[in-house]
Amino acid sequence: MPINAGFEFGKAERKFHEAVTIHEKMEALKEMYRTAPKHKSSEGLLKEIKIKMAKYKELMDRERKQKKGKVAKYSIKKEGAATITLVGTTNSGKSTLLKKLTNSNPLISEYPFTTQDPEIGTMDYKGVKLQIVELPAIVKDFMHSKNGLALMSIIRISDLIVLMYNNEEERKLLYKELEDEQLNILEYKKQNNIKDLMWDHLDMIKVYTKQPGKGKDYPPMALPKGSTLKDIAQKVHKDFIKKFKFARLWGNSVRFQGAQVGLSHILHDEDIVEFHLK
Ligand SMILES: Nc1nc2c(ncn2[C@@H]2O[C@H](COP(=O)(O)OP(=O)(O)OP(=O)(O)O)[C@@H](O)[C@H]2O)c(=O)[nH]1
Ligand SMILES: [Mg+2]
Repeated sequence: MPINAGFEFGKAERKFHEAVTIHEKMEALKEMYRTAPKHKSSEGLLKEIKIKMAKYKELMDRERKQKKGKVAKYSIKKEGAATITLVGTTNSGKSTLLKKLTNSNPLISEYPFTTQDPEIGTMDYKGVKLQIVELPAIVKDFMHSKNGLALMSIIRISDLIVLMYNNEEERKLLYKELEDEQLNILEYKKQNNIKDLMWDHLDMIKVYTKQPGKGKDYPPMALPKGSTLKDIAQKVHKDFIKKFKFARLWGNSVRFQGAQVGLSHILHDEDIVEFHLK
């Protein structure tokens, strides 16, 4: 297979997998449909895309209705490369931070308990899409409050918790409320490099693909630290492992820039990979 065949499609497919909102998923599906190979043997694939498009159309309709009906958003769907949840006491600046970091526009006020339902936004970190969630303020014994269990389940599925409070007493309360959970916690101290700190605490790497003779593709792909070339190959395209010949690599994980590496090679943050296929 020539290196370029299916590249555009692979890119669209990747966009679909990394899309955060239902709307973004739909856009990526349209792109997949447009770039998919159009011959006899790809009929199944085209049909599959159409079925997915119908499904996302339905989800878009449902989302629209829900917004109208103001159904409480007490369960969230994980989207993006990771989910980071702002957990804190009231008036600790959660909504202010969410607004600063993402595209969302939560209500911010000096009154306590302004945020009543989880608020969700998407943050861009050097091309990687991260989901940021603000939870309503945590109070003593919140687990036993009306939506306590639902809130706790959002906390549990989060890849990182950013803890926000106004004083030591509130900090203690938060740790007491969360003491039974195994969580990855970052304490917020009005750092101006909060985005970098969040990324560092996620233990992930960003890896770029490239084509021969061209610069690196944007955006990068996000993977857990310790991921191998095989992991990224699988993410780029499901056929890449089967068709893999070798890859060239630029970055910290190789001594010689442009060195040939195999599928078991462990990737580092900011590595650039050029796949060569059979
Ligand atoms: N001085 C100062 N005020 C801030 C800062 N961040 C937020 N505020 C103010 O603190 C108040 C509460 O901010 P929010 O972002 O609504 O706090 P929250 O944690 O979302 O609070 P609830 O959703 O009501 O529980 C608002 O009046 C903000 O303008 C900050 O860094 N410094
Ligand atoms: Mg708030």
